[in-house]
Amino acid sequence: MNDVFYITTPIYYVNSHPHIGHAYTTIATDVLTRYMKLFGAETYFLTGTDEHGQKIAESAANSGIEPQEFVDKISQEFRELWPHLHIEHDQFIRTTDSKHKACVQQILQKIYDQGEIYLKEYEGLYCIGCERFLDEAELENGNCPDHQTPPEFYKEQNYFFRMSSYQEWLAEELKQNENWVYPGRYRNELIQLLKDPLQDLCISRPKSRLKWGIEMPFDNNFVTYVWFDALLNYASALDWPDGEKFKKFWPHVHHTIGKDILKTHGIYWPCMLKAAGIPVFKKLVVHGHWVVGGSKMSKSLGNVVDPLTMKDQLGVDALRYFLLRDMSFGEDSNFTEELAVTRYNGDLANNFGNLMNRSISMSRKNFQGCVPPSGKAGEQEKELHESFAKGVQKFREYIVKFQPHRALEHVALLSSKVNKYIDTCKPWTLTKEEKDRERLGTVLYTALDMTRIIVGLLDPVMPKKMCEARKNLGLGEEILPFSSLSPGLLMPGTELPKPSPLFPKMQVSHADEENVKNQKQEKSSNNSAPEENEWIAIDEFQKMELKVGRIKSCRKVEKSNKLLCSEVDLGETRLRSIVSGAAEFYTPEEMTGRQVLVVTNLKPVKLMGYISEGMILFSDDNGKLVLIEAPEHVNPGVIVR
Ligand code: ME8
Repeated sequence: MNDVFYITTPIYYVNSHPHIGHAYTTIATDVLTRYMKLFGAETYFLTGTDEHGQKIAESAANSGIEPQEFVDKISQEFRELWPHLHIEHDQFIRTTDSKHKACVQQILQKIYDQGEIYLKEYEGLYCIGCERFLDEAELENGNCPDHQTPPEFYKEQNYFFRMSSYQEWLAEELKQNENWVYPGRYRNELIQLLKDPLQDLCISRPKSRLKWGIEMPFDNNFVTYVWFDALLNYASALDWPDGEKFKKFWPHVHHTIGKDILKTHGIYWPCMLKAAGIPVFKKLVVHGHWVVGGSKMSKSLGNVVDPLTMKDQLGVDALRYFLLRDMSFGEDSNFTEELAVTRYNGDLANNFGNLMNRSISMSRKNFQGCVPPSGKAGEQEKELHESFAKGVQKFREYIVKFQPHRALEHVALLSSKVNKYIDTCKPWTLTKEEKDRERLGTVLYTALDMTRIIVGLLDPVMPKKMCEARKNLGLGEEILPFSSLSPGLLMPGTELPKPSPLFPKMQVSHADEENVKNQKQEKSSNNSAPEENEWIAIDEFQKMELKVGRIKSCRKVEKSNKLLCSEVDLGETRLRSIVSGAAEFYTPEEMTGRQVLVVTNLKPVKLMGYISEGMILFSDDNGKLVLIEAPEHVNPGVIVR
């Protein structure tokens, strides 16, 4: 790996508001940059907005305001969004910045002076959505395949860049350099595209048709074409040709892009760089698209996902985690709130959150609120240490290969291993006798120490949550250096403050209740005995506290067709409030007065604004819920064994 690392996002068009796709690219770039920093590189992270061109001029006209006012407004939306998503870029560039405009003109003049830009009469089919002329062969039923709209026919004089003369060079570069484009499938796509003759690129628009652009330095009747303007942002941001940043970070460039702009970045951009005498970027990192409900996101389908709404539902860091964990880098991926909540509950609440809570709670309780001393490591500890030592290296390899989904999958696996280790060692059985104390210390120390390593690995994905996690482990706020992510470096005796719950379990929203119910029905219709690896040990069952309860009153949960909220007498000094999904099967009146079975040691959760402090048990009779009742004469609060 280079020790200097320049990483960019596309600069986004300001004709529409930021959506989850823009958020994904920018979060992925932020995460990769943070990892490179963690691995010791000096990094520079650029993002920004693309503000010229026909579609932006049209959007401004439709809003009834001047283009400059319009682009100022939407560019600001992007700029203000990023900190809300914990994105820490080094620079935000706008193509309307005067420094950028001057750089574009300088490069155009240079290529023009070399005789590689010429004027000719041209006719062709122009897609405003793509802001480029399309070849006939690219059309699907006469429409642009990406925008599903017919292109417009234009016949006009324009300036052209002799891109065709770079065809052989580019084909050879792609052939020689296997790692230039990741994943390799996109490299193959580019190689395929170059099998057809490369056309010269039309790089201007007559001012009679479009004024909103950068003027051609050698002919003020024309403005430059959006892509020639936009792509150069990557160099102008670093003050090409002799700025300090340019000298330091070019050509250690990694461009992160979506697959929609592969052709412009994989073909136009290297040819432009070659013509301008600028060394070509190091790597093009291409990801797939988020689709929503199986369809491409579009305003007309009304399925555009707003990243801020998702952030409010899931929390920023959990949203970042979900996006990186669930999209196999390079492939398309489906986005639903249900998938996000399921991932959250599975990986963060039940797996990692649970590991953290129980190792800290047990240590605090048994070792005066501190990290216990570790006794001699046995076979189980040695095995775990080895998994972690290898796991951290594997994790790094995945990140360096731009496979964050695999890296995070690997961390989830490591976290499960530690949970399993705790389940096997059963530290709760070692708390009674003095002879077990050393072993208890070893198990809890190992669990805490492995948790610390996981926190270090997850920091770039969830920076705020992992900062809280470090505080929970008594480690302070500083990021853990990568070199410290090996077993045995947690200090015994470190004070463990009362932990803040990092990832409380989350409920699937109202809209998703139906799906969850369907999934549950599928599960309940499975009549076979559990597989061997699904058995649980008696002590796991004994962790659950079951009691008889009497429902004193019950009411419907507002705005829900499925939920009831009961006040339940469990023989305690106060009644408990418990929410159940039984409104389709029982009225509040039918529930009131029943003697039921209640799980009483579930962590309280909030469901549609109501606190639920336990679970009333029902049998699931082909999807119909039937209360499991206790005999009348048993008193509320009696334990069920
Ligand atoms: O193309 N899933 O800007 P743009 C994932 N200005 N990522 C998505 C996505 C989706 N459904 N939709 C968009 C432009 N993206 C030009 C770029 S660069 C010199 C000029 C992301 O606003 C993805 O990164 O249309 C895609 O490449 C980019 O947004 C396109 O943003």
